[in-house]
Amino acid sequence: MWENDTIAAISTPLAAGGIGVIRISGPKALEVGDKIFVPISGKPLWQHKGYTCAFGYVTDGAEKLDEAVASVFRAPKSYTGEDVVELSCHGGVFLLERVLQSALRHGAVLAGPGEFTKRAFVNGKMDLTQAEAVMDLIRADSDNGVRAALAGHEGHLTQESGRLSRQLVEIAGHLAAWVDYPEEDIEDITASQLCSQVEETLHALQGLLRSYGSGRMIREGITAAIVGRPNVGKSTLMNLLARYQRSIVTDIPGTTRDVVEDSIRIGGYILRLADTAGLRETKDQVEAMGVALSRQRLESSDLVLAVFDISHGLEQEDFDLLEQLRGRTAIAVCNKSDLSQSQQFQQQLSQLKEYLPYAVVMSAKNGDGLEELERLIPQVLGLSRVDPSAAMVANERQRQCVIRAVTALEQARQAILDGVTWDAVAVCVDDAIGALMEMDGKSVSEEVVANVFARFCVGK
Ligand SMILES: Nc1nc2c(ncn2[C@@H]2O[C@H](COP(=O)(O)OP(=O)(O)O)[C@@H](O)[C@H]2O)c(=O)[nH]1
Ligand SMILES: [Mg+2]
Repeated sequence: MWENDTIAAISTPLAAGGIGVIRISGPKALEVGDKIFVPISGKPLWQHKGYTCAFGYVTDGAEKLDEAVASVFRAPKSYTGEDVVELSCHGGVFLLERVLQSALRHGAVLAGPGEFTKRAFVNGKMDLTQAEAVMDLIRADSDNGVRAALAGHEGHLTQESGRLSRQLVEIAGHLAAWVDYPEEDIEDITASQLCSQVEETLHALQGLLRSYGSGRMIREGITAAIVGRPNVGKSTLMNLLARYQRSIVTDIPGTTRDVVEDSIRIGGYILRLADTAGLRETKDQVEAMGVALSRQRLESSDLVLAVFDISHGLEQEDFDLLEQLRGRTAIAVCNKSDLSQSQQFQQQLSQLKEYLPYAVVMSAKNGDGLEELERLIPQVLGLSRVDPSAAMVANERQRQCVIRAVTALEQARQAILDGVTWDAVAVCVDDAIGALMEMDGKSVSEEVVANVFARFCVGK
């Protein structure tokens, strides 16, 4: 098995940098290190304690390659739980490749994607959800994204799933006792008490499932589509939010024909904005394709910013859009507040609010109302109430496990209510326990583990 191999990889990005790190992990890490690294002090790495460093040079056996610092970590106190040597060299791509080749020639094998973290998981340094959070940390691009990923890595989900598993194991214990010793009064728990215990765990799991949507938006960003009739100021709003001239603005209707995208940071979140072609019937073939794309974006976004021109008043196309937005998370952006309002608009505003409860009156041209809009965005999505460091389901794999646990517990509850024999209830509870153990990797197939780490980069 690979556990006996000593693996090596470049752990820093493949680009020129101040330093570049070659990580070597496994039973022969120190031996390989000593073959390719010559310490100035003359004290070989195998004589070093964990958490110590040595200065020296790296060689390919014949020739000096670079000056470097070698850091020594001793099993089990290392990232992987194995002996680890990290060589911090100068960060040249060609140079690092040569140092890596030297390590490979001297007894290491090339690490697979995520193999360091996989070993950390296999050696019990972290569970599977914590390992997955490593990837989320690397990818995080907002304050709250980092908070959520770090919470996952520190084991907030692990603790919650552990707590729920213990509750279920206790229930399973009662059930097993009843099944095995039916005539003895083991403990006076009634069916209704048992049912409420199952329900308690069930509710907690359903809460976890509900947190998935907000967790995804926190980690991956909120997708938002700017939609509306031509010329209402969508591209101007895009530019205001992006704080530079991202999208072309003209007074010619139908200027924006493609979807123009940009990611911006607001209040600790990432907003993935899409400025779209104005929604209208058109004979222009190119514009019509743009309109079709607008509609797709409108359907698939977390949030819709529906722009209206209040100097113009609402037209039939605006009402058609409002109709489409029923039940969607959307904000009405009542734009061009710097111009005088059309006569009908005051009265139309109350009509508009019947469709969309959230509205901001603003000017995309001079920025009035921007703060109000930025404040409203996390609020309408319910994100202001979400603690990014709470236990959250972080990906589809974890979500499927929780769904399985929820389904099993719903069946367990139904079985209790139906007065089915206890062993049938026990099967359902066991299934829920199994699903949670799969989520945190306590009991999981090789295939699932391989899938998880296939998403990683080499060197992590
Ligand atoms: N006075 C005023 N004009 C605006 C405002 N927002 C956009 N415009 C103008 O409206 C026209 C159309 O703007 P644009 O952003 O291209 O609209 P789009 O077709 O919805 O993308 C341009 O001439 C803009 O300068 C605003 O808040 N106030
Ligand atoms: Mg436009």
